[in-house]
Amino acid sequence: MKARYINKLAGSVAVGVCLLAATGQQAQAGELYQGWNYSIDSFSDGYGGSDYEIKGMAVTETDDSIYVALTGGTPLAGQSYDGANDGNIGWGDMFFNFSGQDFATAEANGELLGVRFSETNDSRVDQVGLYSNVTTRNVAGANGGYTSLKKYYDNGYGDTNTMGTDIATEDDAYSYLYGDEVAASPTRRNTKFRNVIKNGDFMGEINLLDDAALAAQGLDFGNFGANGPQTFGFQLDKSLLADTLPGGVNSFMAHVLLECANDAVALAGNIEILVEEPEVEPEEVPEPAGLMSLGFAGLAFLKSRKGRQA
Ligand SMILES: [Ca+2]
Ligand SMILES: [Ca+2]
Ligand SMILES: [Ca+2]
Repeated sequence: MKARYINKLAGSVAVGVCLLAATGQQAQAGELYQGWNYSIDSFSDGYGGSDYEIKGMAVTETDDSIYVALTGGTPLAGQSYDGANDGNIGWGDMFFNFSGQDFATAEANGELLGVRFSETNDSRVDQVGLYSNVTTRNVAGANGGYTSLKKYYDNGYGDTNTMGTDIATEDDAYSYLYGDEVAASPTRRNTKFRNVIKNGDFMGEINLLDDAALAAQGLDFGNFGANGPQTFGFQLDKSLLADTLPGGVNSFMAHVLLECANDAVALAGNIEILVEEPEVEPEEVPEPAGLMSLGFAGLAFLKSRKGRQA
């Protein structure tokens, strides 16, 4: 993976704020606003018009929870479309990559996490929730879309912020999704979309949230002029990740494509896993030496009395 991509991972959330201010690279990394980390996508790279236009993704965390939000033209339950095999085009699944590797390598190594958040999409896992050890498949063709990223770009959809603020260029998108070697010579064959979970191990449930519930958590895509019209998201308990991630700050890249792959967005962020400190026994106050020796003397006295009685 390219060094600049790793830099973006490192400089994305609260921990990176000072670093960003110091290096003046704010335009390249996640946008922070009132506790949320935003990645704002191009407003004009949704093939098929406003119904398929993703505008942004955002993440925040509390001690116990992770909140994820999406905004764009596609409703959570998708749009009716005759050209799709199931008559509906909706959202693909979301992938979380904590490995520091590109997406394809992370999948090959069994290190991808995935979230199915849409009950109506073409995911191959059967329930909404968080999954580990995720493999992926391409459902773009079955949903009336281009089947490769190269074809999408060949047709003129490679705008700035192609996958949001955190994967801004075509080269970065190729590099993250398929690795540097493919990025050096992308073709329609080696850049097939991978946009839903094929297999995975269920880790736990997520809680779906509407725009009002997210606004109550402080979400404000409007600050970036990036409001929907469809805004929704989910909450998941950090405890689900406690066996997967080490304690401390964990950097990730997350991304999601529409089922038709007409648009995609990614976000680089950090999640802090808090480790419970073991309870410290209150320190015993040592007895003054005089009392201690008195105690031993007393014990010795009692023993000697006992001995005499026997
Ligand atoms: Ca877009
Ligand atoms: Ca579909
Ligand atoms: Ca995009």
